[in-house]
Amino acid sequence: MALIFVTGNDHKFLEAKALAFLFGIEIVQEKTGYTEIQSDSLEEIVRRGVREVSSKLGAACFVEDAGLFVHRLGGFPGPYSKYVFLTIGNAGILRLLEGVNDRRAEFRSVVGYCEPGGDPVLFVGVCPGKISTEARGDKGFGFDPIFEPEGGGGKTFAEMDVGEKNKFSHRGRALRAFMEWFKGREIREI
Ligand code: ITT
Repeated sequence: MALIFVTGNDHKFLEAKALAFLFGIEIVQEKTGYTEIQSDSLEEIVRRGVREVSSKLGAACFVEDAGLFVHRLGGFPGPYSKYVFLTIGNAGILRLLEGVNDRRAEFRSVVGYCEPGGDPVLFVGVCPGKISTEARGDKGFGFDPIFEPEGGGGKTFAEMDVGEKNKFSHRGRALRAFMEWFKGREIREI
């Protein structure tokens, strides 16, 4: 039976689908929304959201929430990444870091899986890197054109295809941990 990924973001779904394929897991996208509470903690947002949506759907499902944390900006925009992307965007982040040498940043991803009435299980993935000095590339979404992951040879996420981004990315890391756990559980239940 296919596993449900609740997300309104088609790019995220494609990234997850590419990874799930490698694990032999079939996933389907469900765009039903869920309450994203105001919180400084991605974990808290995911825990509440996945519990609510699995009950609403009456089915096991997973959600994922991510954010960009810029060191020099005290972790901003973090859990507020969506709002910041929609308001000041990549150009705004580049402006905030104009003339700044310390460009370290990290993406964090939290995946949460829940069965109706059950307790959520969370998986975290972190991708260290830095903010580029200019936007580059046209693939991906969000902050991809201004983020260079560590070990990525200086390319931004937006210069990588989905498979390459998954190798380094916060989401790839969190989803691999989740899918390994999920596969192991399936095997234990046989
Ligand atoms: P959901 O429906 O799954 O919540 P979303 O688009 O709202 O999808 P998030 O809340 O997880 O996504 O992410 C917040 C913002 O952070 C998102 O709008 C992007 O601007 C940015 N972001 C998250 N993951 C990213 C990634 O892999 N690459 C670039 N930007 C990313």
